[in-house]
Amino acid sequence: MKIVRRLLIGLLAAANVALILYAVTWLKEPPQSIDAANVTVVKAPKQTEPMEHPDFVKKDYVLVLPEGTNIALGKKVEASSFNDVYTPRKVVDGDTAGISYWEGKSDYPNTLTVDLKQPSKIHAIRVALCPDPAWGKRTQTFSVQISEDGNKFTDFIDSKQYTFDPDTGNEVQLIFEDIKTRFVQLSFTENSGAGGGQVAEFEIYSK
Ligand SMILES: [Ca+2]
Repeated sequence: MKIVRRLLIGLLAAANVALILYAVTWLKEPPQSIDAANVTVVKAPKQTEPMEHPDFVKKDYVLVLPEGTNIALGKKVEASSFNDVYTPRKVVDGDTAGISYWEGKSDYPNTLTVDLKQPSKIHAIRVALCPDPAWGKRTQTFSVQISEDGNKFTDFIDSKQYTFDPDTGNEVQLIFEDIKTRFVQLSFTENSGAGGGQVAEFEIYSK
């Protein structure tokens, strides 16, 4: 036992010495000096009113529409369902503001189908909500189908969850290789901001 105790005392003494040596070395290190040549003096601006730090100032979103013309404007449109005054024809009136939007009932999938009247070459779809910040950021999941006769639809763009954010125009643009179709259908299965799909404008672009 005595040997063990001596061994422990010896170890403690060695640890203390090591600690003291480390502390002495650390204290000896000179403080880092600042070279005046490397210092940039920034003059404080004269502040007469509250200022926002530039890093936190929201930049205005610049909306860039797809190339070509929105050929869905004013065309016939149908939906599998709609709530209250939020009828499907509101997605082709050229207005994203106020109550000019369609909203499906909670009976997913909600489909929204535009008839372009004749087979048309298209290359982009824009799905827009009202860009007013009063509309909170939300996600919507939808897929796209196309049809020549309005009865038999084929899958065109697989289902995907998209983010609609008023800070970035509250819109989603899908750009693709030219295709020819008469009917274009959106099929919604989720909306984190309401019980059914919502669209203020369903735009289909042709060059
Ligand atoms: Ca509208």
